[in-house]
Amino acid sequence: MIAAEKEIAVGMRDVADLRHGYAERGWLTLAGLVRGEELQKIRQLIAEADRGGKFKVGKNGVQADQATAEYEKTMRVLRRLWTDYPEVEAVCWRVGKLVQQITGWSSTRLWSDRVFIKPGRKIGSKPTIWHQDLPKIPIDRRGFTTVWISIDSLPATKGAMTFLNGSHRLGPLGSTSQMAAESDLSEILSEADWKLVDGCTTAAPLEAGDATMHSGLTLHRARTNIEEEDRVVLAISYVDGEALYTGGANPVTDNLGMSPYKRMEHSTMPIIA
Ligand SMILES: O=C(O)CCC(=O)C(=O)O
Repeated sequence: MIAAEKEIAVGMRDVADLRHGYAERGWLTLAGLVRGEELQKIRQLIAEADRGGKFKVGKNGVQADQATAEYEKTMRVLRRLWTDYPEVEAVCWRVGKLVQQITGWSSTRLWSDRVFIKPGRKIGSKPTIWHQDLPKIPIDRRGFTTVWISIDSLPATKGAMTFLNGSHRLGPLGSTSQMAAESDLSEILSEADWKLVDGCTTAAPLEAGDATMHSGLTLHRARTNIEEEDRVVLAISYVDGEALYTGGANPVTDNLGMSPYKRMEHSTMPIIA
């Protein structure tokens, strides 16, 4: 094991356990992923980026579609901080190496980092409805995963994530608009589907710097933040380095000039492991 990999494993279960848990449930918790001075610095940079507005929708080379832009009125989203902040870049790289070990992909490409800020109850937020990420990602296979790092401590009432265990086995269920009314799982799943899943788990409480990691096929949602403070999350997504770009619309890949059914060769989406 090289030094960097050893560091990642500190305070966590063995990587083999993580790999098994991820394969079984389609998601897992990564306790203590970012801590101490590094966490403090990331918190400070996010606050700076949020005040500056440079990384919001339509800025920094990323344009959201209309539905996403509407949804984001209730959740501030900042994108691609790693290109400006070496400290965020370092976390993206370190976590990418862990993702590679857990997924078993032969190589791992950075998709994008995003900051999801669900405002506290004074401003109010909307729930993130049940959805899978993969149906909106223009790649030709299932290799997509997101590491969702809670920057502050997170009780269930602060917009925590809930996952449907084992739902990654269901395959793609369709592209849900984030604008749709909150849907019930019984509207999404067939009777046969229920046999492949194993109940819901809300990943809370989390300590500041704890994370979850979910597959692009795992159904998940997050409720409204009813706490005073904003919920601040750094979510870093990765794709299987072998995956081909299909050419479908997505704010992260639109206008990068990439060719359909070729690998995603672009400087903003580097292979990192
Ligand atoms: O943070 C949220 O509320 C939603 C995040 C999400 O859906 C994701 O990371 O895939």
